[in-house]
Amino acid sequence: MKAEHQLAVMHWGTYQVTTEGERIAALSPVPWDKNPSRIGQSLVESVTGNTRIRRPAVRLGYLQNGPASREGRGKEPFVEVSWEQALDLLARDLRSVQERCGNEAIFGGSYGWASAGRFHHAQSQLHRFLKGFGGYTASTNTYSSAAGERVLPHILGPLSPLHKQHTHFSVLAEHCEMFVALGGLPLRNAQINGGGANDHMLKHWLERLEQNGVQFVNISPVQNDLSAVESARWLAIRPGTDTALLLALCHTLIAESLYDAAFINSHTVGFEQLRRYLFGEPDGVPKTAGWAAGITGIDAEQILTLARTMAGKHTMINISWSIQRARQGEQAYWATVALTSLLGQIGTPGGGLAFGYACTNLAGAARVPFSGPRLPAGENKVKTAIPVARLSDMLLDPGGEYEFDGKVCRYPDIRLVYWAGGNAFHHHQDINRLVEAWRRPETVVAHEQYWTAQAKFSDIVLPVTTSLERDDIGSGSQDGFMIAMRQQIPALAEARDDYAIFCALAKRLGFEEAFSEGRSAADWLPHLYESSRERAQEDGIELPPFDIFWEQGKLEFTPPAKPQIFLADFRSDPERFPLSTPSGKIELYSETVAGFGYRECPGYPFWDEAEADYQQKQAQEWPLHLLSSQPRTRLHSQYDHGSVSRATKIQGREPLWMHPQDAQKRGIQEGEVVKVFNGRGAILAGVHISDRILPGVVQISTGAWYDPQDPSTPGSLDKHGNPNVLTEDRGSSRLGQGCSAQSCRVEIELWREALPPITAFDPPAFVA
Ligand SMILES: Nc1nc2c(c(=O)[nH]1)N[C@H]1C(S)=C(S)[C@@H](COP(=O)(O)OP(=O)(O)OC[C@H]3O[C@@H](n4cnc5c(=O)[nH]c(N)nc54)[C@H](O)[C@@H]3O)O[C@H]1N2
Ligand SMILES: Nc1nc2c(c(=O)[nH]1)N[C@H]1C(S)=C(S)[C@@H](COP(=O)(O)OP(=O)(O)OC[C@H]3O[C@@H](n4cnc5c(=O)[nH]c(N)nc54)[C@H](O)[C@@H]3O)O[C@H]1N2
Ligand SMILES: [Mo]
Repeated sequence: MKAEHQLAVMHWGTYQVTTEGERIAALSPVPWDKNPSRIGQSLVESVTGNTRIRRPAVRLGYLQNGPASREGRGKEPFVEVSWEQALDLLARDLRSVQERCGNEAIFGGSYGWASAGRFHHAQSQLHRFLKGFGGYTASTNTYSSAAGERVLPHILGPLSPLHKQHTHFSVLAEHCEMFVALGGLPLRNAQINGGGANDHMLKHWLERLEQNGVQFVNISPVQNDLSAVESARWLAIRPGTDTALLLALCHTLIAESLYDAAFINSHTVGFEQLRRYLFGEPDGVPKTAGWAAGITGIDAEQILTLARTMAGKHTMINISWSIQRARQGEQAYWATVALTSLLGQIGTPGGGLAFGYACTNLAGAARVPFSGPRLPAGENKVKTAIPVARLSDMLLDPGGEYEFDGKVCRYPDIRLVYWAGGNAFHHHQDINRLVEAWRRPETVVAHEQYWTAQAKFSDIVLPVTTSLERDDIGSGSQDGFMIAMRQQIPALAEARDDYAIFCALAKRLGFEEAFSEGRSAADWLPHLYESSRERAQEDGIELPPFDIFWEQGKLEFTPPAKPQIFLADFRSDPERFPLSTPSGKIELYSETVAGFGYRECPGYPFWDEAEADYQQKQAQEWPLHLLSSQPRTRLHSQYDHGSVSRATKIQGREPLWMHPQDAQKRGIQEGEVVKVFNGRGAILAGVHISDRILPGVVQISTGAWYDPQDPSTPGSLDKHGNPNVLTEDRGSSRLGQGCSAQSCRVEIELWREALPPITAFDPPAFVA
């Protein structure tokens, strides 16, 4: 029997689902999506495929010897066990760690995207469960933009609310004349929106802006980052040097008196300190166009012309998140704030600044802020939280001291790691170091849908449902829709909802009632829906009764009538609408940050010569800069085993872009497999040769499942192409302690040996 036209929401889009018996037959785009994502197609075979986890499983050594066997993680076979046995074991180990070491010894950060759906959101469920159990060590900020998230509150305001206030594309279409995009505006990244993307609108708007005569400038090492706009000018910049370019643009505006002194006076503090630095007073180095040319690889003449053109036009400057996911990433954001302050167009309809148009489908969308129902969070009694990307540091150095955003902190002593809805063996830097760190805790638990590397490196693995196998409410961040996500197919094999697992555990641990509040999953949906009614009203939305919503299947919220202009209130009256910074104004110089005493963050946007020297030394040994960007064919590592992702692999390996000169030098041809390596590790990748990338730079997508040739040998070759085997595991700086994956150097050579088979998508070995 075929059932049609039920809706399924994923982070990459909403689809009409066709089922055939207990299988998904098709996922078709919804008619209201202007540019649907192909990623959804990957679910058709995957959800019932070989890579699914079918039954609870425990690593053999853990079952036999418990924590003493931790060296066996990732090497040993698994034993499939009953739910009763798995849950009894896990409840015992949770209790044991709590009694011996306290709740701080449980790491529940569990970073990751999980699946769309407001109730079955894996992290929210895990965090609620662990709070009920007495608390856990958490993590703060994101891999996406931690450096930005930490620097912006000091100088402009917190990033997340700012992101939702971005000027609508409809306004830019009327008023903008020049759109400068640092890191480009790749359509591939706007496929995604946290919680759901109902209408992919970036392509539509970029075409409109281009038709209206907006000049686009793509400042990126990769021309394709703005391939959606044919007329875009490409300024090929060396990765990691945007701060130098931005400082030189600032210098030029001041030197040529092209800056808006009135705006600087009324809306900013710290101009004098910035000016002195730009003109070389503290260090004897004026930050001129000539100076920046040597660093960025962009002609001095072009830099000067760019500064002058920007000052003469309504100019929007957008900086992508990738640029701060690097060493000293904070400074590029600060320099963008400085440059756009000098241009004086912040808060105007056609100009100003932006952090991440195109990073997701969110910024620039004219939609109501209401983001749907939320699971009540509760209080975490443990106050310890690490910067999210310091995971390995924490596991390797219990009790160790580190600095973070003006504070001195200590790493907790973690005994049990609990993950649901993320994949550290995809997302964390320097995986060989992570493997070592991962063998420190006594117990590692994963709730997963698929046999990812993270699942294979765990002790207790619990199989969970996909969003097609449970009822939920779909509602993306500022997406404008709420969708009834009805269960489409039965749960595969023994998979259970994360919620059901936590209920069963909470029962064993004596707090089932507090955790479930007496509600089944089916009871929670109308409850959460009703609890969000008041928030909806604040945004002018009158929600119909739950039953009507569920029956209708879809609510669409009317977009706000008034087009939004980023920081327009602050521009109109900075006294009445101050920023949340200490001065209430934009801080070109921050006394707070200067007060931290960090050499690398002196209190104004700063080009760090010491870091530049370090990178220079790396470059002598490892001549190529490796960029690991977001994948077009999946969300991070999700559905790398699906048809859409696998269709683009080269001889089964992740594609890597390389300039013809770099390929020729190494005797490499299109479509060949290469070894990419540095002092931290080595991966295989399939080469695509293109002159749309700067010589000396290579680019690979993140998310190819880690596939060590020999998991028992430390530092083993990854056969498949996970760039995090190569990236460096150091914080962006002491200010943000963010992920710095983009600061990575490698060498490449042709792979001449027989190609090892890909085993990443195979389940582990099982024994009875
Ligand atoms: N080198 C490099 N590394 C990077 C980046 C980079 O640019 N370069 N980017 C970073 C960024 S920005 C991010 S956000 C991270 C992303 O890192 P992650 O968010 O950890 O990556 P995902 O692959 O989305 O992992 C989500 C996991 O959750 C599982 N899952 C899905 N639904 C459910 C569910 O309902 N329940 C449970 N229990 N599990 C579920 C999926 O199967 C998948 O394994 O990566 C970071 N890493
Ligand atoms: N399809 C898809 N879309 C996604 C995701 C996904 O996994 N798949 N992940 C989502 C998530 S979680 C996030 S956080 C966002 C991330 O959004 P971003 O961080 O902006 O995405 P990236 O693809 O890492 O980088 C965008 C481009 O920046 C360029 N770039 C890199 N380094 C530099 C530099 O130093 N200078 C300049 N000027 N350019 C540079 C690269 O060429 C790259 O193509 O994407 C989201 N969108
Ligand atoms: Mo992200």
